[in-house]
Amino acid sequence: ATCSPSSATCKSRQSGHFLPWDRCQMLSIKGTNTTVEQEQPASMKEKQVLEDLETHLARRETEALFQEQPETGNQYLEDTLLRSYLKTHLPPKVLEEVHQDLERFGNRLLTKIQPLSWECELNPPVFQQYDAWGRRVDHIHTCSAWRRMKEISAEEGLIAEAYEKRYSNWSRLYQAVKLYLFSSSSGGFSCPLAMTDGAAKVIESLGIPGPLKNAFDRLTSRDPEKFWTSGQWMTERKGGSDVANGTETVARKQPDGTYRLYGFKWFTSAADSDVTLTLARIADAEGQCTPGSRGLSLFFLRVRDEEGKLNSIQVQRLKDKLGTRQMATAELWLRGARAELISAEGRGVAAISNMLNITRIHNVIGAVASMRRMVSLSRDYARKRVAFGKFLKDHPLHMQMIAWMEVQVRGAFLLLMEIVRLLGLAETNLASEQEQLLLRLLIPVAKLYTGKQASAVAVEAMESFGGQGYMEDTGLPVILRDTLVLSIWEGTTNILSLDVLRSLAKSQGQVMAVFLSTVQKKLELASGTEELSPAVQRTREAIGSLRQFLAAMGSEQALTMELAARDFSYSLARIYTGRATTGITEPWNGLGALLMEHAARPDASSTDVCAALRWCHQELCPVAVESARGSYGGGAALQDSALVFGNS
Ligand code: UCC
Repeated sequence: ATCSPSSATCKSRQSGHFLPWDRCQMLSIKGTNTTVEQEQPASMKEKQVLEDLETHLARRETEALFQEQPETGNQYLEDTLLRSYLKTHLPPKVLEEVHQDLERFGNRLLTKIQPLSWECELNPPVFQQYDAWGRRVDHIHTCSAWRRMKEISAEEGLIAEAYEKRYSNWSRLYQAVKLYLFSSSSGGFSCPLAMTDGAAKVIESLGIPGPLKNAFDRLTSRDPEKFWTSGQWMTERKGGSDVANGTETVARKQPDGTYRLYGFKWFTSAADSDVTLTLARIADAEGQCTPGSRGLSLFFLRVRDEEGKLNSIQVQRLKDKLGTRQMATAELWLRGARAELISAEGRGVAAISNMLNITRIHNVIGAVASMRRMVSLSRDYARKRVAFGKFLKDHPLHMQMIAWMEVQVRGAFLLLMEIVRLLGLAETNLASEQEQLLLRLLIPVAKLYTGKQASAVAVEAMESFGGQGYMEDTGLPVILRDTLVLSIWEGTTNILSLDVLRSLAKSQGQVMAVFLSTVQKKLELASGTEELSPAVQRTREAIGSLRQFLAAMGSEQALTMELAARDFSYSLARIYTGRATTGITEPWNGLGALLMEHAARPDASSTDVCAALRWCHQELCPVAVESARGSYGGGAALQDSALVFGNS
């Protein structure tokens, strides 16, 4: 068994794949030995073998590349789902302009922005508390790439687009698409952008009062010189989730009508931001404050003055986080920071919820972007990497996992598009009351569902690279770490599940009626599409189960609904994402389009149909299944406790 350069094994060797390369090398040595044995003495033979080995090792050492690197190209051009969505929904004139801009942006991301993103990861912010002479300076040093991201964000109108409303109700969706493309190449800058958007939204919803006009103009500016970013300081030591009881910061009114804030903020993301919104309790003349949610008011403040001096704020330290290390998260002492009251007294939580709903949508954007990036890389690697004599793409089990990820990202993407489409309508006064209710419900549903799925997809995708996925310098662990936070910040999965219940309670159940009638109506329309009939049938059954669950819950206690909140929210996410609509011949002015609707377009691909069918293979209504198992009764709660703490 000798190895000739023309053999199949050696061809593989030339293409640089590990296993055949190694095999070929060994065979080659053996072959040489056989020939040498007949002509040379034993010591010469050994020497020759050693020399051959060294030559081979040396050759291996000097090889520049052992494995093909997974890569992405122009993310916009490569994203067929995104492009088909835009083609289906945007008016032609808008599509034409948007397409050109997104193609250009996709190239800029690939060639200019992605390298900056890596620089941000390698140069995280550094906190300097004192200068060389012992003066307290509390300076947060950020790298030039991070500062460049801020300029790029302004140049690309990543916030401005939504507020200029050049494309009326489509502006919000267009902004979200740009943010989606930017997210995984932003070096963490998506975080301050989320809060900046949230702050602009709050100010806009207040009617842009005079004292906030300058701030609004800057937060929504396209001029890098003027552009400001905002923070969102909500978390204190006693409560990240329970803001109403955890907020201790006190606001004291000043003779000029402004306030001074005293307190300690435990997590402040993007602490290098220019301005922030924050909650505090206004003290009365006796220094007393109202406890709970009704005592909280919303304030706006500038973090530094024109000279860059902190506004009576001290930085205690930067947080040592698992991920999002590119971005400075700080602990801050407010020692009389000057601030403006911007909500009615005691309406702080309601006022900041405008911001929360925007940052939660950004969270969805981040989740979908992360999933898309991971799946793209995984797919590219499957085309390049050989194992067991064939490419990974030719291993059905491997492809099964990537296909599962693809279905997840497709569902999440369409859910995101649905939300920003509805938001665009609401912001241009084109949304019906029902659409507004649906939007209120879908934001927490999408945030909690995609945040969780993004982590699952990131972990699975990492595994698809084998050991390489675990290597820091591939950049893959960065994506995983930055994804894991998405189910925590902006409200954990449980808190968001309770927010889903809040939206039900606040609307006195109206929101559920809208949800169910929307799904039902669209299902009827879609049932004409033959290929989708199994998915339509499963969704119908799921809706039936959901209705039964809701009817049964009507007579149950609050505890039962609380225990069911997470599964209930998952059921809404799965049913809505898979729900069917046609809209084939209608103008696209009805309620949105998710997997089945997308698959029912006249020019839908077989991939679109397949994704819709696969989505509906999963349990669409887990809350009904668990309810039938008795998972939500008082007995189940006692069992949970016993399982966690043991039965004494
Ligand atoms: O994590 C943070 C920053 C990280 C960086 C951001 C980057 C994200 C994107 C990245 C992209 C890659 S800042 C911390 C985030 N913290 C939270 O999200 C807080 C989590 N906790 C909650 O959400 C709680 O549910 C609270 C704080 C809202 C609960 O407060 P209350 O006061 O106990 O709740 P109430 O009493 O039920 O609600 C008070 C009022 C009510 O209005 P009224 O009084 O008119 O009935 C509620 O209906 O607020 C209203 N409300 C809402 N309205 C409460 N939540 C909402 C909502 N989501 N939408 C509309």
